[in-house]
Amino acid sequence: MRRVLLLGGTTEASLLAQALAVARVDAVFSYAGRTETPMKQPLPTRVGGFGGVAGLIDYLRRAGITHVIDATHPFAAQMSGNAVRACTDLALPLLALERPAWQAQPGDRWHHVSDLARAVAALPIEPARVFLAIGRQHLQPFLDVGQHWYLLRLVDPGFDVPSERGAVVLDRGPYTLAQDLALLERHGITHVVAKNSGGQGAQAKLDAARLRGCPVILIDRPVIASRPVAASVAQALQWLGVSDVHAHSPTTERGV
Ligand code: 3Y8
Ligand code: NAP
Repeated sequence: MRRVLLLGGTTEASLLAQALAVARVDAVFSYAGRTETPMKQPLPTRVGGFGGVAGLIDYLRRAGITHVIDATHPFAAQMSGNAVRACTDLALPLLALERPAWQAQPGDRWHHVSDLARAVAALPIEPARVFLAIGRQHLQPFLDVGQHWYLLRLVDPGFDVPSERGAVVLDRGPYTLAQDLALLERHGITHVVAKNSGGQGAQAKLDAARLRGCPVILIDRPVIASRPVAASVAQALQWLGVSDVHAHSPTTERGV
């Protein structure tokens, strides 16, 4: 009997969860528990780490999981690596549902860097007003570069910055072009720092930066151990042998 573990936390994971619920597939949705009130999912949901590879293996066995779909974020390298190791050990089918990386378009002023440290080093010498759209986990190395002013976009409250150093805006996304254009305008942003997350949910800031002629320091994705990858919910359903006829296109296509 098929039982799916869906490692979530992205727009694509939420869309797949809806399709699985419509098709009445026996599935469990999993969050890391990073945010205070994660979006409700139409599937039974577990929240929190598994306890490394060993903990994940133990969970997969106890829960009788027959298929794992890793629909976490391209920067969730630790979780994805653990899923590859656990599924290899248990000879369980694993599929990654991963959106393609963003590609530069005419007018983009992107400066690609391979990691966060190089993103900090890529900041200009002269004082800048920097939109740090990389979440909450890696802010300090940027704030330590004292001559810049930072706009921080976070999901949950709790991280504050003195007004002379920056401002915090709370928003869990997905974001719209109008909203991100207004944000860059209102705060006189001169530079954007972002991860090459791909997907629709976070693209607006790059489109807004292009329209404003604003340079973007774009952090490349970490390398993840190889595993089969689907680029769409339809491909993931096909991999599961769930015919599309059951799973109508999800009711709320996230309008981003
Ligand atoms: C907890 C679940 C959905 C999923 C929505 C997507 C879109 C909005 C864009 C910016 C970039 C950032 C951040 C971001 C985006 C979607 C998607 C996406 C980026 C939620 C969610 C969880 C998380 C975790 C959170 C991280 C943070 C990263 C904010 C829910 C909303 C910056 C990544 O406070 C923290 O500790 C936040 C941590 C990991 C990166 C970081 O290092 O801080 N995501 N984001 C998931 C869990 O617990 O398992 O709360 O509902 C999901 C979404 N975040 O269904 O609509 O699909 O990409 N999330 C990045 O891309 O750079 C914001 O501001 O422009
Ligand atoms: P990570 O660094 O790859 O994972 C760190 C640890 O968090 C994992 O080893 C695992 O703990 C736990 N974990 C991560 N994702 C999990 C999940 N879906 N279910 C259960 N446990 C999970 O992960 P991250 O980058 O912090 O991402 C955490 C969550 O935020 C994921 O759901 C991801 O999809 C979402 N997200 C992340 C980003 C980002 O920029 N990183 C952006 C958008 C959404 P154990 O080792 O104890 O099992």
